[in-house]
Amino acid sequence: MTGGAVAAVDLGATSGRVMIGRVDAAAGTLALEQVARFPNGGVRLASGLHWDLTALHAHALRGLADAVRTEPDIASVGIDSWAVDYTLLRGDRMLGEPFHYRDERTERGVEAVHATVPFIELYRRNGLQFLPFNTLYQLAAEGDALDLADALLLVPDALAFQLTGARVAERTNASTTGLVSVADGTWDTGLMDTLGYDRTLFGELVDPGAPLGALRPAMAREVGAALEVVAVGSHDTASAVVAVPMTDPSTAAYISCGTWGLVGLELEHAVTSDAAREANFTNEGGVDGRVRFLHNVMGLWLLSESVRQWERETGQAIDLPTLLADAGEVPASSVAVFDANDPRFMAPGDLPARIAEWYREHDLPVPSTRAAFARAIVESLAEAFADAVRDAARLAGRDLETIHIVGGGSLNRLLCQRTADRAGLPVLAGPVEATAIGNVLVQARAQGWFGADASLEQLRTLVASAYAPRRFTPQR
Ligand code: LFR
Repeated sequence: MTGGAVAAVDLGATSGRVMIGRVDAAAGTLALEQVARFPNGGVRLASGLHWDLTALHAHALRGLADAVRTEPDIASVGIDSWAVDYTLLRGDRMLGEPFHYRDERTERGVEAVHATVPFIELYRRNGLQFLPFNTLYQLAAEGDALDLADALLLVPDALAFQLTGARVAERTNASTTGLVSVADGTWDTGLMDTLGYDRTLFGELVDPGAPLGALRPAMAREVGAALEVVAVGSHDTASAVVAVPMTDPSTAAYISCGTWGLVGLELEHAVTSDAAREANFTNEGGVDGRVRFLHNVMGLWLLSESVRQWERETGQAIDLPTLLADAGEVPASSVAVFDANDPRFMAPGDLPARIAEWYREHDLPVPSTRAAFARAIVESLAEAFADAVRDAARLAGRDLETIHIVGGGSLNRLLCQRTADRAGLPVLAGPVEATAIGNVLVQARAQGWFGADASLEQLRTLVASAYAPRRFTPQR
């Protein structure tokens, strides 16, 4: 058999969805059908900002039931989400909803971890850029919950556990915890011991493509079929990179642009030089043991959180396409670029006020209209993207010819064009649903539809023909 249908549960920071992916490798066809979409976001509880994992689980179950009704022959299910966040378990019980990576508690954890293991040493061991919410910092802020727990599962693994009972740690996402060795991709038990994290909390590492088991009988009854769950690149960015239609990864950079802009290269080997550490580049685990050498840029969060604030202030909905069209009319030369990566922009709340504060501190004019604000955000993101592409090329010793932009940001034409202009390289935009496509393709390969040992390049050839990218040529 060279084809069939699978289901992808794809959870983003602002929404989740269940998609059916239909693949025929021999015929060269690939199509996605969205069967469910549901909102996601932080929930404030007495203990801080959390995710509502229980609600996500309920939505996933309902979405899978819709998928089975639409397509009774679904061969498997794959789950992906954002990285680093986790739930603690005692037996089968969840010890509370996972903390959100934008919760402020992580600051305490950073100090505690660095007092024991300095960042230079951490980078040597795990190859990760400094992000204050990396799992190993969050764990240092947990307190006694850690003593009660007997297992820790990252968000997609936690959902797979609810569905099947499997307690595993998918390797691409595990690489974002800071507790996996960059040298060999296994748990760094020495580091766990040093930081006082019980090594038995962490599940067996599995690779994308590994079978995780069938739905528990009670779940199968709700869904209407005993679907098989298969591990995919469960870190959403790992799945997105699978679906970047690069013909030659040695001359292409990618930007997976959604809430975050993940900007970097796919490498065969990690780069953990002093220069890479100083530029804050990460070496996350990719599918097939490849390295996602990239930097986190703040991403469309800057725009969506600003829009949320304006909507809160006025009580009126803002139409994003209209705002972006107006932003396109504002001359680029009339707005100053701000540092999109300034950590003050990380927390939820009044972002326009914080951007204005940044301008005032730097003696630069504050944009005077919402359209000008939106233009400044787009210009500042494009500049940060271009900088990160240049850094990645320099640090990895690559000559780049193209930049691929995938994810929601690939629909933002102004952002794609300005990134091309500022980087001086053509941008190839799309597919918008890269994460779900990567999820689907890793399952399709595990089903054997591509033949044994199909490479990522073979999967990407199919992406490029099913979703021809839109080209943006640099204008200056
Ligand atoms: C993107 C992403 C990034 C990760 C951030 C937090 O959705 O997964 O790769 O750094 O979210 O988990």
